[in-house]
Amino acid sequence: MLGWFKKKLKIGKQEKPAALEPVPEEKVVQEEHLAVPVEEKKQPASVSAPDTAREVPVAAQEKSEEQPTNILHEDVGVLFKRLKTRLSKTRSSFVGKVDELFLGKKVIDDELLDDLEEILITADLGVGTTQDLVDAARQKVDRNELSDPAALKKVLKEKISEFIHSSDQSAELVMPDEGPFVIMVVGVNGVGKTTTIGKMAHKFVSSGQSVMLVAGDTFRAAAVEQLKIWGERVGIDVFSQQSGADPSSVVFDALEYGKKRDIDVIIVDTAGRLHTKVNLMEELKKIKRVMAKKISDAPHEVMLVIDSTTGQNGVSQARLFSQAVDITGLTLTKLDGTAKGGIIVNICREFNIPIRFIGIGEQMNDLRDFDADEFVEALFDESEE
Ligand SMILES: Nc1nc2c(ncn2[C@@H]2O[C@H](COP(=O)(O)OP(=O)(O)O)[C@@H](O)[C@H]2O)c(=O)[nH]1
Ligand SMILES: [Mg+2]
Repeated sequence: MLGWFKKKLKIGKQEKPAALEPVPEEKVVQEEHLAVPVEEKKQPASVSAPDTAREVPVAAQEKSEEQPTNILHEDVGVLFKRLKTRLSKTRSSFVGKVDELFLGKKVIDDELLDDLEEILITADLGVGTTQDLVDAARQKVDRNELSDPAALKKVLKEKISEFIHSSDQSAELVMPDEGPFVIMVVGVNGVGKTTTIGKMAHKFVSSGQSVMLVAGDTFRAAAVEQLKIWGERVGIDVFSQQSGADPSSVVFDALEYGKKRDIDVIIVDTAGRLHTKVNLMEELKKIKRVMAKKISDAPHEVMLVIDSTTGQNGVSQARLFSQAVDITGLTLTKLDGTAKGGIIVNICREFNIPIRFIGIGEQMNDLRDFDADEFVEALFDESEE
């Protein structure tokens, strides 16, 4: 879990008092986090997790020893199955259609390749990606390297995996030795920023980090409230000021507060009104600049959240936000609700930005570390559900 960054060594931090001091006025602390669903905890350490990640606090070690070890393997299967189920809309509209197309066909001809092209476009793999895939197939056919549709499906899977891997750079980030790890979350309204922040916070808390959320979307009172609900659910502080406050100054104060209290991870929510409005981008740039004034290398991650149901619009959002604030990581949400999961392939091919997480539902546990191989397997897997 959370294999995309290297964890801070926790040695010596165990002496620290467990409870955070309450945030003045906006106190949101609950004990519910003690009851985090065990499922997340049982997940095996990510393959890419560095050695330092094994330096878990004593309390966490004791907790994990209480759990039977054979559950680990069982859970990998269960989690994969869940991912597969949640991706079923994309699987049936994309790989399912490819299967239908190939059914009973013995040769690969132009008509078949044209039909394949249409399926790939419909699944939102994008024009460029589709063209590359179909061209690669056509070349192989011309060179007599590809004779039957079953082999073509294999080529398709390999190529897709290649595109996704091209931007797969896990564990690139290292949590700072000193001071909080600051994540700034951006994206247009409704893509799932706040929900992703809540789910991400839950992951960090489950791995033993202290986390604070910052309500940087000060334009709507409802946005602050929604973040507070997530804070309560996860059992962590939410730093906020009155609605309408200048987001940069809220963030500045929040970083000061988090630094003083030695918080491990600070996640900042931001507003997401239409990305075409220049002033939103200016606002985000300002928030980013202000962060660096308080903590010199912050934000350590600028995460763009993209709603995968929006199709090609997501690609243009990635372009616009990248130009404004240098996106360092992506999360694609709502993959459970769309047949257009091919957007992932498109985004990986178009941008060299790693996908950190995928959202596959609305609950706390529905955020998965993105794993290119696992994703492609889940998409192409033919075994019974
Ligand atoms: N099905 C599904 N719904 C999601 C997912 N992520 C977020 N949502 C829903 O999308 C809606 C908007 O999310 P929100 O976090 O408020 O978006 P924000 O405006 O970007 O902060 C909410 O109803 C969420 O429950 C996901 O991965 N799957
Ligand atoms: Mg929000």
